[in-house]
Amino acid sequence: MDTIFNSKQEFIEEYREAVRELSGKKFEITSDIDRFNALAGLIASKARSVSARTDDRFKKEGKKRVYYFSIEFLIGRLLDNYLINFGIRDMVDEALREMGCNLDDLCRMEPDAALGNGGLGRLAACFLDSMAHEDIAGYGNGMRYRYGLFKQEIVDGRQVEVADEWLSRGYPWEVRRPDKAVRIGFGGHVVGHTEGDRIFYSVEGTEDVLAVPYDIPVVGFGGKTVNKLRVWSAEPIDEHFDLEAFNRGEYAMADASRADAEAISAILYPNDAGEHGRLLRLKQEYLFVAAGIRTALDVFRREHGAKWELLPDYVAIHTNDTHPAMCGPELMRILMDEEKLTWEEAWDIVTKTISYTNHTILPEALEKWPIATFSKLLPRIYDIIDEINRRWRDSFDTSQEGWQERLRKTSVLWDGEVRMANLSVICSHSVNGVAKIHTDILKRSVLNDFYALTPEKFNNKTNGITPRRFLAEANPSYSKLITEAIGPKWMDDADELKKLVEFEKDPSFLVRVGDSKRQNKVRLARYVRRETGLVIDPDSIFDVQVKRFHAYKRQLMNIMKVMDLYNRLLDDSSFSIQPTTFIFSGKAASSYTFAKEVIRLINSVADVVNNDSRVNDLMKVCFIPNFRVSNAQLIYPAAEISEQISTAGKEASGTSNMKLMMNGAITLGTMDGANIEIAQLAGEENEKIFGLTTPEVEELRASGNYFAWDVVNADRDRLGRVMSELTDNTFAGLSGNFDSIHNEVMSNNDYDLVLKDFRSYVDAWEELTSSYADTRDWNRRALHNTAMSGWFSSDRTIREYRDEIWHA
Ligand code: OX2
Repeated sequence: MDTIFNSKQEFIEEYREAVRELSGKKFEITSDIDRFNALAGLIASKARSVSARTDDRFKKEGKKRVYYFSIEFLIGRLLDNYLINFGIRDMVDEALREMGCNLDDLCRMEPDAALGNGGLGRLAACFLDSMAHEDIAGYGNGMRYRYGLFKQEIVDGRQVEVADEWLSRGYPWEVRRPDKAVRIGFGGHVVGHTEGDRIFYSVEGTEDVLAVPYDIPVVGFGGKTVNKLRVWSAEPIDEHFDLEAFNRGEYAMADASRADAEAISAILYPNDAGEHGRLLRLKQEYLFVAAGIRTALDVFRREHGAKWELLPDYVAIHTNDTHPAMCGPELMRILMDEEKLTWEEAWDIVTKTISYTNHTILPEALEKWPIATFSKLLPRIYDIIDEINRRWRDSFDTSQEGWQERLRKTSVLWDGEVRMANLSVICSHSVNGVAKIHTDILKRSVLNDFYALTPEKFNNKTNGITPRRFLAEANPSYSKLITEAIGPKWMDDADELKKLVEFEKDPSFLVRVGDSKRQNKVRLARYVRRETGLVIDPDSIFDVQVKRFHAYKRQLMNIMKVMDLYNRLLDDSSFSIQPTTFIFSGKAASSYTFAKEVIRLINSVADVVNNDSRVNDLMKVCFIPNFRVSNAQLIYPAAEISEQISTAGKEASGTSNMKLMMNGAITLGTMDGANIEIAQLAGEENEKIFGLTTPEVEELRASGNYFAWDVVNADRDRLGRVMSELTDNTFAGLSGNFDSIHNEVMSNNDYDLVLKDFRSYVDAWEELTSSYADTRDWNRRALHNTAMSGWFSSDRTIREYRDEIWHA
């Protein structure tokens, strides 16, 4: 472990100086925010020197550079994480205590950078951590949104969205690099110039903005490698400030061009796997793509000259979902229009350089843009896409049966739209899904026509999570216990966790596993009380579903289970359950009415149940507002049941399932996404699997013989009653009934199979929770889950990307 301070004393001196420089005051009278800013600033500057050394080393080694393009990086707070990764957390903790302040308090001062929605953005952040850990020259390329994902408040049970002003107190990790700014053109028209026997194109009459990069260091565990995350901000080209307008008192007008340009990086679109189509979003996509490609090519040219045919040997461009799909056409544009390569030369380079990860099969999440909008905003990029499409069409063997149908499905331009997923596949040498079943579904159905043509492109990379953040940092008591048992190597190599299997036979160790869980439950209960006023019992089971709200994730089925248990407890004096706290947390896209109604339903059920003394010893319902990386780190360690209950075939992978498993929660889940691999690794006897499988879902749909009303009528007493309670005022006290949920489920014939899976789900829950009484075996299963979770380290995932896709 390389170290950035030689001693505690050295740290204290440098830190005192940093605080004084920043605040102009003596340490003793500074505020926590000053102290945080100075500490993060100090660590950031150390990180930047290591980063410069890392870069020199990579240059010397002639390393291939990997650019990870993602419109989201959900990085969360960095201070604690970087202290751990530099190996100085305990030293700093001690030093601060000597100085009369507290590290945890300072860590809480850091804004929780929410430049992402959910799984996709957090995956990108875990990958940054793992690329640095694996000593890969890997760089994030994304957007610097002025407002991150909205802050969620709950009013009368409803989600209310509030702007996330995460930059308002400064952000000590970033460095603005105006010298690396890139001019980005929108609109205009394409002009051809003849040179000899060739025509070159340029775009004239564009409206330009400046993409200005901000660099954030990415500290790898061990402190040897520090990479960079580069995020782009949009700004006006010159100061187009209209002094005359200002003097007339038209202040907004005077600064209009600034506002227009800055709008591009103003907000993160709050959609997770869903609705899109806004012009501003298309501008965001092009801006971070064009600017990022410029960075990659500048670095390459500096190191290797303009030998573009070598680009695939030294540069890998990875596109995280379809948002960076314009990497292909943009790289073509530069290689042809600026570097004067022929189409064939450029195309060969592009397709050897770019790779693509698909994250969802939901049709509504596959990006499409109207051709009219697209070609007007990006005329040259559109022309190149048109040519890619023409050549794709020409490559079809029209003597083969079914070629028209295959063309229809794989075409980039179709029905007046640009289909970004097809563009991504065609421009890439590798296409991967994010869990085994997801990749199989891509091959078998969603991208089947591509698979038939180029099976060698397709591969699986099951997602992963970083054990540094989600175990070492989030769960100190458990980490300490683990380290005592098997030593500290698991942070470097999560496979080491397997050694915990030995301890499953040690009763006193299992007691300590339980003690640590209880500590984490107490910690979460305190947080919940502070945030919501609700008192929850750390001796009850903590049953946790935390993730974005989406119909297919079926939070509705979970709360219907709670309603059913509540009904039965009131009706049947012989019925009882293990005392349980049902914990929910997550946001819904602001325009997603159904998902927001489910949030309101959960809060409304909570309002009734939590105020009913007849059941309060046995159940509480807890909705934790404003789910984000920082409170997620309190929730995962406290969880005992991990609810992973999506309709089979719908969740590409899921990653909260892995975080919860690593923290010793038992999965109650369907055979969907990575749950399948979790069950295989940990053994089905250590999880609880229920519900229809993917083939069963497909069969049921294909049969045309499924009628939601029949299911409800066959189970009038329980399911029927729960459905009625959506509209009969039982839970209307807070802010009304839930007719729209009822109608949505019934009029779509139970599209997400909530009714179909309801009984097997409640039965599975009862079986699982009845085994809780055997504390020792429960703790053994918890420990077994942790022991087998090492494979889900994002280090493993990243090594697979490195070896099989990037060849870096
Ligand atoms: C999510 C998927 O829904 C989730 O299953 C997966 O674990 C995660 O990506 C990371 O791969 N937006 N978010 C996702 O897909 C899209 C599109």
